[in-house]
Amino acid sequence: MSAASPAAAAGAHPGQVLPSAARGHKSIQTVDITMSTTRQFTAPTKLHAGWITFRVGSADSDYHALEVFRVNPGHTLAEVLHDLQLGLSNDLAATALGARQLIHDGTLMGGVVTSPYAPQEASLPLTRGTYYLVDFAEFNLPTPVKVHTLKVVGHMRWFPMPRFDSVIGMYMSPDGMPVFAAPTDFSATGSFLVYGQGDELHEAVFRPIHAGVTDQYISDFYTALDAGKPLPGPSPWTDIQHGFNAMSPGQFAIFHMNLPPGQYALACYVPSDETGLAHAHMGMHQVVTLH
Ligand SMILES: [Cu+2]
Repeated sequence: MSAASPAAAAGAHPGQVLPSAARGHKSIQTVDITMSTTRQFTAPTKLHAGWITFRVGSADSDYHALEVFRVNPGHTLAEVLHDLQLGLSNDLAATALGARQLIHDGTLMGGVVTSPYAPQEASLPLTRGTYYLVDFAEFNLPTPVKVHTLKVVGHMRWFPMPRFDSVIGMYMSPDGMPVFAAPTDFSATGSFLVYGQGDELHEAVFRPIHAGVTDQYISDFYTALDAGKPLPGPSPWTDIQHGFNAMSPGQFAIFHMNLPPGQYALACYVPSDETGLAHAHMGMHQVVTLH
């Protein structure tokens, strides 16, 4: 290791996460957003390229999901919004079509599925360009979706980078099933780096479960539900999900959670681009403990 490397200068081993004191005193740009059903959120229109932290809370216990995305070259904002509308609908053929088209039309950078318990933070590396912010809860309603435009300008600043405690991978297994590579224990106020690989979008949300619920039970429950067969028992869930919103493959972000300690399933409700079923219904769930 060269003595000139930042890690050496800070007295750290390669690969070690630097303590905050070693990261200098430049702060990360932070955007505070409060979402609610009765009032559309506000957001800045211009920021400098770099790590940008979206600290997102909720004024109510309804489902809200901030998403930051861009439009791919040769495609349009209208195409991406239409894909999201399809993907967030209740029709399996439509959700599959939306997922298939979205992968080409736009790039989802990630965001926050809110919790009324506390704000949570998605830190996204945003290079120069035009981005759009929406609330997934506003799709497929009689009123049009409010789209916020964010111009990101200047040279990319990769430093400082937010710290993280663990890593969550989201990918397709060799047999084509959506899966997580993730720990089974997290701090309820911890941070993780999340990345997506493969040819589908994913999300990393935490959904609280009843005591004793296992991954096998969740799988059995969804299999019966989707087949229209008698359910094996009560719903595994005690609430809706909260956490890191959908992200395109090839992207990465750092998420800082803040949820009540307890038993959850890490899950992904992005629809399959083949069946239209949410990935969680195809096995993309993992029981975890938040300490
Ligand atoms: Cu997924």
